[in-house]
Amino acid sequence: MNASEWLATGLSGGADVVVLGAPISRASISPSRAHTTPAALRRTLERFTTWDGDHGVSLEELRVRDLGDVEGDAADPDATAAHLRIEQAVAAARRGRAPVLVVIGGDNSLTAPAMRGLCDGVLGRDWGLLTFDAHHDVRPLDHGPRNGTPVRELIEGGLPGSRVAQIGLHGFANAPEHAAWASEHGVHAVRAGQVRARGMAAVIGDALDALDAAGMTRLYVDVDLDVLERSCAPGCPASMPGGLLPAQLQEAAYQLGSDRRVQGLDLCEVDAEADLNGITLRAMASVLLAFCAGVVRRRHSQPGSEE
Ligand SMILES: [Mn+2]
Repeated sequence: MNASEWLATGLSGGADVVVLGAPISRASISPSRAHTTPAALRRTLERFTTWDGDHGVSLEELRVRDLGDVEGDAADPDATAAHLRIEQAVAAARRGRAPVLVVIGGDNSLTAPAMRGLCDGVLGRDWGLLTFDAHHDVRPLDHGPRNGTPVRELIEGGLPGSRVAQIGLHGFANAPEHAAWASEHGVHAVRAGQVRARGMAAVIGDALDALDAAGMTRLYVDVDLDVLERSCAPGCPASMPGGLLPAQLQEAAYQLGSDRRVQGLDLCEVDAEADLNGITLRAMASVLLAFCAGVVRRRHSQPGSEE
């Protein structure tokens, strides 16, 4: 069985991981056809096995259900209606007691409605947000929700800034006022260079400690693939030289998949039609599979906690 067939196994009943496609691109600041990516990603998974030889786990132990795609924004003038559909679909999956929900984008504007849907609108209680992104994504909402605004939108919507951590910020990719806004709101920010210097496991450990100290008990993880080095992510409109490597992001995904506090993950900002030779799509697929391998590990370490 390849990983695409695994995702399509389509179980009825309980699932360990629920996958939802969010084919949107109208909120992208740079022109993007990211709405084509969920379907392209499912095809790309054909290239992968379900056996994670690095960690000795098989994804076939995991009960996965692909809910398919939410209706996207291709037929709409903007992303407003699609954002509402994403929020509602995630909330419905949540009520279906999915322990882990994965949203496949789509542009990064999906993160705000997806996280609101997962939290049932209660951002302030105990949720945290961890982003892997070249950018802070805290632009002001003067023109409504865009792919550069989701973190600000969530903080202004009630998520304490001290419960937000951002890993992989690039040089020459952010305006100083956006870095200052994040700092003023208590965001734990880690630059791509710090990941290179200290290693991914160490910076994730520090980020989780910071979020834990701020009262986080449940975590949503947003993976903007533009956090990757541009040569590894040519299909992301805003990827930059000096970014992370796929192996670092895979390591992060496995570590977070194995952490039972992580209840939601999104993968976004890939424009499948701008990709070169499948480089970005395969990186994206590998991160999804590494995360799912981590969820297998989670189940092994927490027997009886499948609920
Ligand atoms: Mn982003």
